[in-house]
Amino acid sequence: MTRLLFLVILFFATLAEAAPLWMDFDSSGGTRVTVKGRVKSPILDTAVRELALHYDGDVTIDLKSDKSLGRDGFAISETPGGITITASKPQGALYGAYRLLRNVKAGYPAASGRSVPAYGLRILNHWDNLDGTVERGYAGKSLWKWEELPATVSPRYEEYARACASVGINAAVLNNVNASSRILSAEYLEKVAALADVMRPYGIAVCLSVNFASPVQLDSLPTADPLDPAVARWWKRKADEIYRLVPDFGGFLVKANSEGQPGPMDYGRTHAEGANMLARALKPHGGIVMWRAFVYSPLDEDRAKQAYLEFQPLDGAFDPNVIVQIKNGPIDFQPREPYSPLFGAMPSTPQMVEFQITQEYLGHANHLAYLAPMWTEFYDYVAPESIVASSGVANIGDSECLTGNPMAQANWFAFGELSWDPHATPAEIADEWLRLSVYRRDAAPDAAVHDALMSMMLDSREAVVDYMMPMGLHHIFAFGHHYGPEPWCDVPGARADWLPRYYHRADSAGLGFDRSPSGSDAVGQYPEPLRSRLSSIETCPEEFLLWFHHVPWDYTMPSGMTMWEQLCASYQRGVDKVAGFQRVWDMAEPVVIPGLYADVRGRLMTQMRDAEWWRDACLLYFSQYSGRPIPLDIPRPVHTLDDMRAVNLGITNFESPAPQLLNKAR
Ligand code: BDP
Repeated sequence: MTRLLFLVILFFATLAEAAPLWMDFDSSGGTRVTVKGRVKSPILDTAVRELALHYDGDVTIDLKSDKSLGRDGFAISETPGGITITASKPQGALYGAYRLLRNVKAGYPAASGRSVPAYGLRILNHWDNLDGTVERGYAGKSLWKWEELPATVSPRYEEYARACASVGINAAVLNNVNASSRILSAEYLEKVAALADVMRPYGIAVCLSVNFASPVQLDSLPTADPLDPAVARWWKRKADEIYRLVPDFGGFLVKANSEGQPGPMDYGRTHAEGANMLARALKPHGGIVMWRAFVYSPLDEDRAKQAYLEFQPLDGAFDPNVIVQIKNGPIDFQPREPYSPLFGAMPSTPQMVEFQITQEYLGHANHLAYLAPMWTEFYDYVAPESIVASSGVANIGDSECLTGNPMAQANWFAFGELSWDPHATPAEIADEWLRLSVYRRDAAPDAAVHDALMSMMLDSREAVVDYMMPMGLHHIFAFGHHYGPEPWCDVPGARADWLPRYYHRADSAGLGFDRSPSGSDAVGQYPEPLRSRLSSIETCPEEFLLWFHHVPWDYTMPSGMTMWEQLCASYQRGVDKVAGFQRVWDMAEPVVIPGLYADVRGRLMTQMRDAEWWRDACLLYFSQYSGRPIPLDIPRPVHTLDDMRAVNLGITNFESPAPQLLNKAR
């Protein structure tokens, strides 16, 4: 008995170590959980267990049919006998249970009423490779230990599933969109099934990225032509095999004819023909195809126009169980992009948004960038009701805190929250995340500290925009890893639209990409009245100015500054903001969990150095074209352009080049 108790404690201790900060709920002092309308369900069992372990008091889970709550909705009310969680289905009860535990831990009223998610599918996309590396991952290696599966099932899988469920995430694509066909081999499907078994009690459906050429690569079929009956049969049999192992399998995510991946166009077929063939294999089992619109074949000289040109004409051609997955912006997860004009342009096609939670273009795991403001900005333009699902490229790996930078847990959390309620505000989400995650149990923050941390979070993404790419600049990153600045970058033989010059177009006349009607006319893909607003340099929102216009250096901005002066001021503002974050963090030290404080303090130092590096690189580089000096109210550069050009940016995922740069500069 004692031994059993010990093992139980050990088990939960292991879980606690891997848990994201927001999941560190108190242990219950005494709970009575009553279930009315009990159905046999592992998901319901999870809800009951979580409440029993972590809630103090009496809870009734009232399962009764209520159409308005749907599968996932719930209501939490105060009743004479304690708290009642009402739900139609076990999923709703589980989400209600987590909502209740979060309410208590955050110090919010327990009975928070009704809540029904906007989207039925709230899905993380892991870009994890089968060799344990993670494409654009900055949180260690893959969480999935493919080599150990299915025999060994790490306790961290359950901790992951639990964290996802606690913020309403209900599906996960396990592997990279640049997919190895091996994931569909019998050997790997067993491993997938083992992961699915862990995720099932948390209501998480497992999905896979598939390589369109799998029939050729795995089973030596002569072709992967989607109209070839043998190919369709292969996929049908493969789907049957998957569902035998994973009856609640979610579906396929497909990157086809994009960045060298195979696809239907290799056989003269369309995206729709390829997607529909897969969709028909999955349909009898209730599965879906998420077909990516991240394509940029040179149908037009402007990369920003290409996905629209390739996909918009296919509106209405996809089967009903296909969802077209579109990145939030038309290029590629930049610190700021206008929304992709494909949204709203395919009224007869279900669409889902793809956000990037991992910070490929926002300082990897080194920079603090709370991304909820970026995602709600998307919803300012695209009505949440006009899309059917929300997906995000995960920032999760096997690092101790799961996200590399512990503050980046807030982005995983926020993604879940906004997938549930896209009308939630970044401030509401940050408020809860901070209260759940950051403070020591024995030292509640006073309002001033909490407010300062709130402002830091809310301003952090804008700070990154300011010191990297203000005013609509984009893609002036170093080649390949996308970490530091390299506006001068030139790689012989590289596609023009992989190089910064293609995007910034600096010359003696000005800066920015002319996408107005007299330029590439990318504005023409947006609906009126936005199109006209973007078309004119006078009415284009300042944050998108250099995205849509080639602006003269001396152009007078609404602030009264010239474009050049404002550019310089923006870079400096970004640097100043990071300096401010460092001060706020130090001020908060007495109330912040000590290990967290020290970790983030170190990262903010790196971020500060990187911010200066970005400012110096971009201002010194662009001043060669503007022919104007950096205004005197801006601190003088601390690096020289030559030093920065000489830095070898072939960095690994985890190091910032800043120290290398500093050594060089000394
Ligand atoms: C880009 C990444 C690349 C991905 C690609 C994609 O740089 O690693 O494979 O997107 O989304 O952002 O397919």
